[in-house]
Amino acid sequence: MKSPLPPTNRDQIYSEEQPMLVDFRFDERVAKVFSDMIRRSVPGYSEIISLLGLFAQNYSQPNSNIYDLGCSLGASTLALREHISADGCTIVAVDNSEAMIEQCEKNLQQIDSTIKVDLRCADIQDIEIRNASIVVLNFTLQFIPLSERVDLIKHIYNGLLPGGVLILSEKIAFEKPEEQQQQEALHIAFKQANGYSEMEISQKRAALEQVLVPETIMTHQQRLKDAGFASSNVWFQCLNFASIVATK
Ligand code: GEK
Repeated sequence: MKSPLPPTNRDQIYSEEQPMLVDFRFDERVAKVFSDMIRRSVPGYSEIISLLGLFAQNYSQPNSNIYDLGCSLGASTLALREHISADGCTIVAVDNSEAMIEQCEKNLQQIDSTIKVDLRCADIQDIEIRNASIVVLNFTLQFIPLSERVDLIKHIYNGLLPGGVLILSEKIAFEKPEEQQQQEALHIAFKQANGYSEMEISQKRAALEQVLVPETIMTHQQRLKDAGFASSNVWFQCLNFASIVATK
């Protein structure tokens, strides 16, 4: 199972010294290089994308909606769309970056499918979620302010059908300081091995500091439990990135 998303240009956004470092934004510059950026920055990303097809196969319910929240260029949507097994499903793919949605639309058009995709440029906190068999939050919750995460997870829970699943992939934090340090060092080594320089790594880290806030697996699981999910299990972890499947 492979993602059919075409490759983007090479990410060189932080390769030159930035006199004034501004907070990271998903603008046109990022959209142009996003596939390259996420593959070289997030260990396990490609595996998660291709394995999402398994969830589409096993959990899509007839005539239900499947949500891809924070869809970026459509990698998760394409992987889901290829493997949905139930009839009459619609994918609702949402992102609040116009640049991402524009490119996503082009990517979706490149591959024929009978499954309808409702692509929306909107805040994922503002959309209605209903009749959902699968909701995917693939590295998106980490960008939502901490105080707003509970409401979003509850909102998703309420919109899921019985037996429906939320796939939640996130950069994660660790409780033990030495594990945190070890994982951070390995993540830096991963990015260096993928061709990022020390300057690129440190400038991107500074730009993301206020924008991407990771939490521990325990915090995520407690929030899922509090929202009402019957179970939540880690199905994938690669260094400091993990994915949880939560079942209603
Ligand atoms: C993938 N899931 O390739 N509302 C809507 N979109 C948002 C919001 C919000 N409040 N906040 C952030 N985004 C994708 C990868 S990237 C992950 C997801 C990363 C969007 C943002 O515009 C971006 O496109 C996406 O969430 C996060 O499977 O860059 O690490």
